[in-house]
Amino acid sequence: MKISIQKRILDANDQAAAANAAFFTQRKILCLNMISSPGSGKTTILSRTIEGLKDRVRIGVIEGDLKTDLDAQRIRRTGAPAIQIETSGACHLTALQVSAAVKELPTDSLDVIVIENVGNLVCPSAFELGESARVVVLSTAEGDDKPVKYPGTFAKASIVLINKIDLLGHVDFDVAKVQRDAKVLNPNVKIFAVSARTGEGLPDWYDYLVSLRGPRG
Ligand SMILES: Nc1nc2c(ncn2[C@@H]2O[C@H](COP(=O)(O)OP(=O)(O)O)[C@@H](O)[C@H]2O)c(=O)[nH]1
Ligand SMILES: [Mg+2]
Repeated sequence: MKISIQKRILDANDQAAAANAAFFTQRKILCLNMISSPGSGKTTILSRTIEGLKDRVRIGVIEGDLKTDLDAQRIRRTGAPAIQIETSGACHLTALQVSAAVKELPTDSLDVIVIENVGNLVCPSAFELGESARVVVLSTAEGDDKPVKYPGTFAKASIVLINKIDLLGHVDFDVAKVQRDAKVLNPNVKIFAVSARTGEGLPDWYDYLVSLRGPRG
């Protein structure tokens, strides 16, 4: 019984995700689903990315949190539009929540929509949102065992951002091991080692994001 209810929830979500994907394709919008533990630096990376790409790509953001619109406020301070979804306890966003939020965004004037999912490495993985690609952020303070401990999440990531490399030397974190383990789970994964604090490594990430978007149409 429990399994069949879960399956129906996932089926309904997949239908809404397919509709979102069709909308993004039709509008030529690149949609990224950003997943990580709380505090890995998603909002900081996003704020810097918006500022770093402001002359090249127009980015809108959908924020998912259990409570508060603090992250949407942080994004709006960059000048980018941001819609906050409060999940009231749910540990992931759903495709229906995303389609409602997308309607609030000025999609005619956007090239990229980034969805910052609820912070955890488990639940968001099971719910497609209609994204073009998934980005998993792993910060050096979390330990280098996360790809092997959360293989489902990393296997579905097209991009891994290793954040807080400014802390290497203060924490036990082997960047090469994470690169190896992530590639075992997805041989095609693109990995960038960055610091959203110092800016190190971010230009390569920016260029890759622009290449995913393709020329402005
Ligand atoms: N040292 C360091 N701290 C960072 C970096 N990126 C983010 N932080 C800090 O990590 C904390 C969590 O960042 P936040 O962007 O809110 O993470 P989120 O929960 O994944 O959105 C904040 O105190 C940030 O200032 C980084 O590259 N290096
Ligand atoms: Mg955040």
